Amino acid sequence: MRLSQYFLPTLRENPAEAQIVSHRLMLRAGMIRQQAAGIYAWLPLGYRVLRNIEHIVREEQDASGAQEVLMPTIQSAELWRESGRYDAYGPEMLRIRDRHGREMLYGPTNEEVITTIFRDGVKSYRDLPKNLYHIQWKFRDEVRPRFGVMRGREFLMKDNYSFDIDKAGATRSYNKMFVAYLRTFARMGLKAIPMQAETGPIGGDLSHEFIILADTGESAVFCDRGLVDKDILGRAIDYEADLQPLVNEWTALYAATDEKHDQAKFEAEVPPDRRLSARGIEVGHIFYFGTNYSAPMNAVVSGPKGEPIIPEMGSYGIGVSRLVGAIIEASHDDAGIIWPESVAPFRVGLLNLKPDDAAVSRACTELYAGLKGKGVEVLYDDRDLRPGAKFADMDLIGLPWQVIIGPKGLAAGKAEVKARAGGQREEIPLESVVPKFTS
Ligand code: 5CA
Repeated sequence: MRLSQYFLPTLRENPAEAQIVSHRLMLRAGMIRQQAAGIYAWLPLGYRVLRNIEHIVREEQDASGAQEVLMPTIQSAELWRESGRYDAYGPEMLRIRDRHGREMLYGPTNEEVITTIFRDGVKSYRDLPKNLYHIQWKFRDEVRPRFGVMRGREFLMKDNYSFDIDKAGATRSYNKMFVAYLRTFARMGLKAIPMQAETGPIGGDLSHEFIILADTGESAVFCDRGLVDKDILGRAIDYEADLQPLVNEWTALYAATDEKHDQAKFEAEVPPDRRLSARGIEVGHIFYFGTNYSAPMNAVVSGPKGEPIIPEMGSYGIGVSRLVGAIIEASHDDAGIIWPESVAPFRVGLLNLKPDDAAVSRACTELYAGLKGKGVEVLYDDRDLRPGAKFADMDLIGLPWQVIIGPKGLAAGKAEVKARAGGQREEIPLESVVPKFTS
């Protein structure tokens, strides 16, 4: 993409309404614009990141055996009366009437909808287990929407729902999601720590929040430092095998949000030099809640002898749009965002320092074509601006690599390559640029 043609409305000044760094940088980098309190439009750069995050979430869900569906955003109030949650959910639910006066709502979550889909489609224990997910916009009329996409009213969530024949099966499903979540966040360059958590309006008695540590996080968290160093991506995962030992490895070390925190237990279990009390951002939340929805909604399957069995359920959420902000909170410096390669909107920024110099522009056009031809995502800054402004914009939007072409280097047949993370620079021959990003 040529930057001269791209819609990238960057801002020089810090927007007054943004209190935390990710919100500031998302506005300044032209990623989002607010439409109403807690409701955002995604501009091209931001939308690319959102889609990259979705892609990782989807790959890891698919690998775990979950199947993708797409449920509507608008739901009928009737369904929520069946589960008994319609009145209990309170003012966070956006309630709507259609032209016939029927009560509808903008879904804050999908337990009810999925339970009816399951109830209609699954009749026998032989069809279990099932795990269905979707990636869909949700609406929660938060009292205090704030911090940009981190606590929005409209936000994108991946949510899935598992159905099993008994508690042992439900635990297997829970463990699969536990491991899939560790992998999902690690692939985004995040250290997400699973912590015991409250279940809130979703209900149930087993639940973990996945928390990344950041000073601007909304929750106070307490954990064993050992958890910060644990690695999942180096491990081979077999989703058909028993994942309990792996889950135990993560849950054996103390980790709790303030709601579940027990100071005496923390001090008894964790040596002083390993005690970490910090703030965190919740990027995912998993729940096992048994028959809380399947029982009242009468989602029953028949067992081996024809007896009725009420499936055991769990639900699992990832804040897809929140992750965009959370990744920035975890990875930025004074100059701007530092995208991990896996979610970066483009991998390479190509900077033409002298567009009115024919030789420089020719070299840039060739590199641009060469990189694109090999499938490297590149944003080519061909604008007629002074170098300082180009450097500032490129650092702000945080692409992992910058390839800088100016008259001096070109005379020596060289390009300068800068890594955004760490800032290391090297001069390499022009002809080595494309191979550097493709081999
Ligand atoms: N039904 C369950 C799991 S599918 C559920 O709704 N869980 S949740 O309430 O914990 O939400 C799942 C994830 O969505 C959270 O971990 C968080 O990352 C994200 N999320 C929740 N509320 C918001 C919000 N107001 N803005 C942005 N992301 C949010």
